[in-house]
Parts: sequence; structure tokens; C-alpha cells
Amino acid sequence: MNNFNDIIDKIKQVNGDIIITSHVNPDGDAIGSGLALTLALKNLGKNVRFVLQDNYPSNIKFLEKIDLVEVYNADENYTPKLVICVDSATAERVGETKMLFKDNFVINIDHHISNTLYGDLNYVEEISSTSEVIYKFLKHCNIALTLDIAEALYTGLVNDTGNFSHDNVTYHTFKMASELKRVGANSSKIVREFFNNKPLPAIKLLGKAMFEMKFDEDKKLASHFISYADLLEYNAKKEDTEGIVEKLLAFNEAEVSLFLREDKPGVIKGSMRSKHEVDVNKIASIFGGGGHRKASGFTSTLSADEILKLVLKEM
Ligand SMILES: [Mn+2]
Repeated sequence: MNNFNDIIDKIKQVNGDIIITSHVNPDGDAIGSGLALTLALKNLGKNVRFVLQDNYPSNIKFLEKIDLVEVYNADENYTPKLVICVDSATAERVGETKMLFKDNFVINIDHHISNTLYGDLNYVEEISSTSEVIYKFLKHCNIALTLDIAEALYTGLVNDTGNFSHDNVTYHTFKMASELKRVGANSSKIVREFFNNKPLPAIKLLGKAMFEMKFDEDKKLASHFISYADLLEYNAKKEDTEGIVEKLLAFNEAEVSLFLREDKPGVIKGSMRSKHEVDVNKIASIFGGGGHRKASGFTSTLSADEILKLVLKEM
């Protein structure tokens, strides 16, 4: 594992384009940490682009500099001198932008315990969010926090902590939030725009999930599956199911929640959350996924029934 000095030294050495990337279906932490780092390195005079396979979700468009996000174009000849990947536990998680890793120097900055250390330099620390890692990095390097950077980082923080409700929140997380407020981050605006800003298909699918939720009395698992046909029927985007897995866990008898979404015919994305002791990072790993003890994800080509059976067996 490398340290922040290794990383800033490499960044300062680079002459030419730096491309920052992150995982597919980017969430608030992927966008927040990546955008904050993009802005910070631009302020150091670097040529930086923030390139993702998928565009940002609509509930994050309030961020002042969100237009810096570029969607990867397979026809373009990218020639970065350095690629920095944030919030992605594996190289595969970045999707098509993995092409950028080829023949290029890669720095991997993340907070997932399951990170495979795929970079030429790796900094992985299991704290609340990659945004908190980037915050520590910027402080360490004495890079100034501008308002734009602060709001991007705050968004990542509320995304990965469930607005400071998960147990990945520490004294340091609150100190960071306090510092971001001092710089001027509008926390109430961020939470309102980010969480209470769902389009109709998302509201309908949430209602459907709550109504149709399955519950295994024995293992205390609350689960729900949304098929590809459901997504089409409700005219929903993948991002419209964001948050359902947490809402399933709101059931007082549930210890673990499992949300399955068929992203394209035959391919299911699974998300899991755990209330207490059950390690869902371990469960996700049987499908080749991972994440954290209390929040994890995976992708599988098994059927929803088969996945549910395997999860119950593993619990
Ligand atoms: Mn994250």
C-alpha cells in the first residue's frame, strides 16, 4: 500500500493529461470524490478530465461544476499520462473506461475493504467514503478547499453515510463535515436535492418494493426483485431504484436486506445491507462482488430465485 506522498509526487511529476474515472452507475461518492479531485488538481494547474462510462444521476446535477463529467466515448483516442480511479473496488467496476488503464500508470484511491489493489499506486482506507479519503488527501497536501470542492465532498459523504446515519461515521467524519460547512457547503440544500428529488418512476418502484417485499422469517432477510420488464413498464432508469435496499431494511424484523434489479435481460445487479452482525461483504463475495460488512453489491447471471436461495444458504 502506498501513502499520500507517493500519490501527490506522481501527480506533480506528470506532464500532460490526467484522467480521473470511477465505477459504472456512479453514485454520490463516485461523483463527489472524483469531481472534488478533478477541481483540486485543476487548481494545481493540471490538465484533468473526469471520464465515466455512465453519466451522473439527475439528483446530483445541482453541483456547480457537474458539467465537468464526461461520458466515455469508445471512438475517442484518449492519451492520458496518468489515470486516477476513485471509489472502485476492482478494475472491472469502471466498465468501458477500463480501456484507459491499458499502458497507462494507474492510481487507485478507494475505501472498499474488498479492493483488489489493481493500481500502480494504491491507497485504500476503510473509512466512510472515498470522499473522506480525498478530503484527507487534500488536507495532507495542503490543497485549498474551495466551495465547489466542499459541496462535492459533502455530497459523497451524505451518500455513503446515509446522511450520517450509518456506523461508518466517526469523529473524523464529523470533523470533515464541520470543515466543509466552514468553507460554506450548503448541507440542507445538498440533502434536499440529493435525497428528496425522485422522479415518478422511482417513487412508484419504491412503493412496489415496499408492497411486494418478501421476508424470510428464519434468516430475517427482507428482499425484493425488480425485473427488466418492470423497469420498462415503469419507464424507469437503473438509478430510479437507488435507496430501495435501505428502505427494505427499515422493516423492524429485518436483519438483512437484498435488492435485486435485472439491468438487462439475464443480468442481475444485487445490493445488500445489514443491520447488525451479518457480514454482507462475505455474502456478496460468493457472487464475485464485495463492498463493506454492512453494505455490499454484486452482479450475477443467475436467476433471482437462485440468488435468493444462495444468499439464504450463506446467512
Ligand atoms: Mn463509496
